[in-house]
Amino acid sequence: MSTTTTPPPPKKLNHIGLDVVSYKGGKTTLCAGCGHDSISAAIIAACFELAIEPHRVAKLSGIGCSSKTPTYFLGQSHGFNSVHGRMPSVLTGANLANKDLIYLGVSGDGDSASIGLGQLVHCIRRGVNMVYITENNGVYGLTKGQFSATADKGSKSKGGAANMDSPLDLVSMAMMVGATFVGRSFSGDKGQMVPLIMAAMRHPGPAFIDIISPCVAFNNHAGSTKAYDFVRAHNEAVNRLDIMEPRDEITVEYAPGTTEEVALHDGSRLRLAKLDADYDPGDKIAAMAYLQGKAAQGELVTGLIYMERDAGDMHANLNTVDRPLNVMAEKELCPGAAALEGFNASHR
Ligand SMILES: Cc1ncc(C[n+]2csc(CCOP(=O)(O)OP(=O)(O)O)c2C)c(N)n1
Ligand code: SF4
Ligand SMILES: [Mg+2]
Repeated sequence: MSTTTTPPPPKKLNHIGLDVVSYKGGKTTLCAGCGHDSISAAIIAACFELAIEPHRVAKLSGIGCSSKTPTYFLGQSHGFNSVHGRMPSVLTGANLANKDLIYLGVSGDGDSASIGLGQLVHCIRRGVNMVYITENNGVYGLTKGQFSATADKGSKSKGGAANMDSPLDLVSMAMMVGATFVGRSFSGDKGQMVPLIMAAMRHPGPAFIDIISPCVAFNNHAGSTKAYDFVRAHNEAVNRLDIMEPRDEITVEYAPGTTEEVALHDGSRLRLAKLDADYDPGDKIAAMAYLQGKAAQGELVTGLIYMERDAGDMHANLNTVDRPLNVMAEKELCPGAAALEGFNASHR
């Protein structure tokens, strides 16, 4: 008697020959249903689709459930888990030493909007080339549900107490302090998150993405504005987007008359399918007014909200040398006492 077994389907490989497993990390220890796990899955999918070599990514975080997540994706990438709220300065330093890596900062609303607010603001205004994601649940999940600085006024805690402080809108703030790519999404919307993260990774400047990510343990009840039900009911997407790499293998079709194509610096092209005829992500002042108007109506704008086409970064601003510092020998890094003396003399 002969038995036949169906061979397993071939693994899907990206154009550098890696399967999606190469972009995964350790097993999650977060609560089942936590929005942060969905964001990890979107990061994995984005890096797989972009065919990024895992060793070219440096993932950095602070402290919190959100800041634990880099353990659960990109297990072959560089990683640094910093002190609470201090990740932006560690990321800035790493970027200064080696500008050839892709810097991915992953943080929480407590880590970024409460204790780390000053760090985040200065990192953005310095133009550090990075993708900075806040996994925003409006609470300190790890320390059991205290309100964070992004909790909306009147929003209720699990115990029923109302938050009386005004919230910080990280998207408006990021635009105001100089982020050149600003987006917002929702952890339950993988179709929107993946292209947004891909485009942010291709953007040559400070890219900031705020992702509303419900905390099922402490902030997913009636009265919370970061709950699954609330966000689903109040979400307004300004655009549908997809990113097209300049390679033959990837083709995308769009309905005529509904797309806008944006050329990115590395030659890839970002396509936006506009839902609102008046919405232009290249107009910062209009984007800010649009955000404020929608917020006043209780609506949450998601999508690519603002992008500067000719963005530069900190290295261009500082006119740093072309080669990363970490490949230079001591002789190049330390030109000697005479050179230092000459430099000091030029400032007297
Ligand atoms: C200097 C310092 N202060 C306070 C804490 C306690 N602490 C740990 S995580 C956290 C808040 C985390 O909130 P968030 O960044 O929103 O992450 P989430 O757990 O909600 O994902 C706090 C206050 C700490 N670890 N270090
Ligand atoms: S406490 Fe909240 S943020 Fe932390 S893992 Fe659980 S659901 Fe996620
Ligand atoms: Mg939080």
